[in-house]
Amino acid sequence: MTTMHLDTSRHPITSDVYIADCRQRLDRDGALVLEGFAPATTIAQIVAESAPRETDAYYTDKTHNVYLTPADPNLPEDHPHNRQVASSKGLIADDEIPADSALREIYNDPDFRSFLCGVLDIDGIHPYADDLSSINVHFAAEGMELGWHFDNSSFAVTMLLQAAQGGAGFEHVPAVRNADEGDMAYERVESILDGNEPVKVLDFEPGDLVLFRGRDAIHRVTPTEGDTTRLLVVFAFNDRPGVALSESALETFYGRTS
Ligand SMILES: O=C(O)CCC(=O)C(=O)O
Ligand SMILES: [Fe+2]
Repeated sequence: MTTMHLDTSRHPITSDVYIADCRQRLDRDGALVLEGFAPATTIAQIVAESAPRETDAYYTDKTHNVYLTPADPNLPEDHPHNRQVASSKGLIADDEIPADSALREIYNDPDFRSFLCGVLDIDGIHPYADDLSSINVHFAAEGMELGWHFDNSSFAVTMLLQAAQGGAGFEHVPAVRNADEGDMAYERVESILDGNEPVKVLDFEPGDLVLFRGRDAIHRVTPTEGDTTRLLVVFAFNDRPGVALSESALETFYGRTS
């Protein structure tokens, strides 16, 4: 039985036909939006428990490159490897999500996980082995943004919890590179950072599930406008068990390692 926190009449996640259809849409568009995946009552409950944590969130004012890796001193500062972008949004980590949260019920739901395996065409789906990375809630108050980047994990599963009044647009360019082949796509990255390439804007509302291949698709979220903070949950998984972020990556993303 699937958790009551997912609308299975709208999204029959155990149906092979539905799974195949979602996989096709993801492969065709590089991203998939499933509208109303979680019911409004569930979203209201999650917002009520998350919104008061906004001031506890971890914010960093450090800049980063699009690969989320350290700068390479052997390359010029304006090389696409070294160009810096800003991410000012805050987050709370997995160990700050209550044990009885609907977010955990969704994350741990076996039917949800098999659905993701089918749609993403992977054999297994596993939580992070560290205490911080699996479920994260992001906060972007007015003026805060998430700069252009490629994700560390091969795919991303997110759900908007609370929309901003304006701004906060999710922009992406699918399949810019093949990270498994070590492709850095410097030329395209440069032209995207310079604003010389069209980008796709993905529209989604609170309760919609969003899937995209974030390791190969460059993406960003533009600054929030207006005084409603954008709230979003990231459900992070791996296709192998036992994967943990390195201590230095944990320090970068969470400002702590446990
Ligand atoms: O906020 C979003 O919509 C995307 C989040 C994201 O790209 C990330 O957490 O890496
Ligand atoms: Fe991302």
